[in-house]
Amino acid sequence: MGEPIRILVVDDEENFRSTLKDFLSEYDNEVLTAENGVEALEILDKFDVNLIISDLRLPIMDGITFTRKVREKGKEIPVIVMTAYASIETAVEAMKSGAADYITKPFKFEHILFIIERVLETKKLRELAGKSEYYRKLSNIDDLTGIHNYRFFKEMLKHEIERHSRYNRPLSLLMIDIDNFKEVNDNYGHLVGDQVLKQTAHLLKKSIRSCDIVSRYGGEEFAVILPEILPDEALKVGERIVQTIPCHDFKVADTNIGKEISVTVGLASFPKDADNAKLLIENSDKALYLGKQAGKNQVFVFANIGLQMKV
Ligand code: GH3
Ligand code: MG
Ligand code: MG
Repeated sequence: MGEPIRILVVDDEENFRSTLKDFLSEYDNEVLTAENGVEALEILDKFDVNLIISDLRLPIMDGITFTRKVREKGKEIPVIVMTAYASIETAVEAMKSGAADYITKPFKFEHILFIIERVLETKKLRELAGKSEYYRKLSNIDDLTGIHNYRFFKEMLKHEIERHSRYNRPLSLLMIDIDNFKEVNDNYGHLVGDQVLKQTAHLLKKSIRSCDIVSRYGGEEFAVILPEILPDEALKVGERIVQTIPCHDFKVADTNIGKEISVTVGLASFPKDADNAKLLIENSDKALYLGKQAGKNQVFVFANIGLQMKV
């Protein structure tokens, strides 16, 4: 067996309990015992246990109910159930209620060692898989604001453009840049600036639909992908954002920023203004730039650039 662990044995037969305890203890495991599910649940409240071996036929509370209650407690402790009937139905039912594995009685004690090892190994593998998924997700998230980062944005935009292209659907991109953000940093300090970025990200998230994807593009710039939307509707979303931000009372400890934050938004639409991701970013960026030049705190639409030039 691997490293010594703490095992809880639940069985109403005194003799069986103590023999199994002696056997498992020989391998340096710490073994706790309970004669029914209620007593076992009390032990779980007091001790950290690595593994449970429980009979299915128990007084007061049957093994399946007990297993379910362990799960309901939110404890990730593997439960191996022992069943006297070699019926596959009972075993299946036990597995459905959350048991990690089962063994039919009577069994050779050496056999349970093998099952314990397999169950613990599976648990470890599952934890590792969960962790790598967690880290993968982390690397798609911007540390400061908690929204998606540039890397994720780029991946998603490419993916969405492909999808929209396939189904011939419209999509828009908003590039959003905080106005005069340098002044916020200069006047209140970088840490306050960070808080403003965080609150802005939160406000953006609140202003969009759940299918829209908001990311931090970099610095004080954000990008919002609006799938399945016509340019006119996308303009409305942009306008709502431009109106929302200056209405928000930015509260950062010991400062008096209040309602002095505004943003400029550049809008470009697929397929009208660009037929690929790179060009869509470039064109929404151009629109943003012209919005800044035109006085900030507004949405500027890429498609209108030509019209503005002619005026
Ligand atoms: P404009 O209205 O033209 O956008 O002016 P601006 O001052 O917002 O733009 P500029 O590009 O001159 O300045 C952006 C500033 O954003 C400079 C940089 O120090 C600051 N900044 C970028 N990333 C962060 C960050 O993570 N935290 C803080 N506090 N500031 C940041
Ligand atoms: Mg700016
Ligand atoms: Mg900027």
